[in-house]
Amino acid sequence: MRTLLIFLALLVAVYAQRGFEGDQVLRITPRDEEQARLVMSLEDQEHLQLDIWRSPMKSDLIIDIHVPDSSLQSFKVFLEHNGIQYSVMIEDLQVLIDDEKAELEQMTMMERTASSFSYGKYHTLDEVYSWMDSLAIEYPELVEKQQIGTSFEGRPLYVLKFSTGGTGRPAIWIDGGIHAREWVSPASAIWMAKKICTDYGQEPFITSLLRKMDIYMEIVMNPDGYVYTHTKNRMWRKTRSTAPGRKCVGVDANRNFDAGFGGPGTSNNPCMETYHGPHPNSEPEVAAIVNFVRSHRNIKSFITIHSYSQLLMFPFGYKCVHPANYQELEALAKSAVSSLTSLYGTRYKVGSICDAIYQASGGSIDWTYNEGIKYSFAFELRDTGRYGFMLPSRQILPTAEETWLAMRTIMENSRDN
Ligand code: 0X9
Ligand code: ZN
Repeated sequence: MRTLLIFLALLVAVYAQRGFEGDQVLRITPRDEEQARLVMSLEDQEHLQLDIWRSPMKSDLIIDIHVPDSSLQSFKVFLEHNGIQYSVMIEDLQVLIDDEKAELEQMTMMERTASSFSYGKYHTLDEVYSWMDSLAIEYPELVEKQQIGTSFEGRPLYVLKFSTGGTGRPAIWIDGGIHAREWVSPASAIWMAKKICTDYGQEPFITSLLRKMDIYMEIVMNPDGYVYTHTKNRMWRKTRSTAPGRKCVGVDANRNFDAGFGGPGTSNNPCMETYHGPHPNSEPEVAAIVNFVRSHRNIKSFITIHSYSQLLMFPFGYKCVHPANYQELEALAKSAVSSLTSLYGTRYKVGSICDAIYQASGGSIDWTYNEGIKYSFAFELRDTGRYGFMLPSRQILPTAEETWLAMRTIMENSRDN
């Protein structure tokens, strides 16, 4: 009997999804840096299981924090005791997750019959990977799927290459899904991939761009994490790597690049969300990009897509020093963002990572910039916190459309320079 119970408990532990019933996301508005530091220091109290969604920035000290039901009472008491203001942004995280899941499972009639793909919905990794095959079949002259590596758990890492021929052409790199829970990032990249295909030969901008340049898109940079957000824990951020003697799973892939590795804005605690990993490029997902960029040698622009906060950033993040072409990058970012805003009025901020948000080391665009890719940018897509990582699927298409306008501005500029 006892062994049976233990067995059942284990079974539940293996198959159950992490639940978020009663969990809330709080928006904290500290009065000063002292209060912000106080709140942020609680992240180290592992038993509280606080999950920071948005860290304080230079421009405002707002902190968004996902608090599990079990620590909610004590956390609110702590805030009130210290006179720290907050509001409840998400009342019950599980409610949003349930809604999203129901939508994901409900296949439209169109999809069932015509094996077509809904661009305005979130998709599982299997769906994304078979969509890639369909796209390559539909546009054989333009799209090719290439494998650039294998994830920690053995999944293929795919890049879509958009090319009209030629060898050694200058190229643009776009990646999404480096952080697993930022679902709108791969969803937007998918829409953009389709947009490139349908616009080619029809629309002058993309047609002329693809006569000179190639575009590479890695839509899901961290497939293991992405699958984990679909099957076990919607709030997973890191990779899924393990190592002997390491207490927790996963590395923050955007702290694992060799630019100020292990410096400010990273953690050497494997249980933290910003764990930098044992050494630079320890994650196969990161090493795949590093090898790709090194062997390609002609990448003009490297663009990585995150969410959320509505920011367009450029180097540096590991140091608070402006890059040599700072003025040019700032002007380009401003013009990209003004184009983005023109569509639906969505407001973005621009700046170097360090100026716009916080010091963060080991990020991809700092490494690519130091490798000579002068147009290295990081997007943080919608929203500014109403839904955060749980952005409803009805916002996928408008997010992708507006981001594409900014993307165009950057691509056009890297083509002409
Ligand atoms: O902290 C991060 O990695 C990014 N914010 S997120 O909420 N999406 O996790 C900011 C990334 C800034 N870019 C680099 N440091 N390269
Ligand atoms: Zn991110």
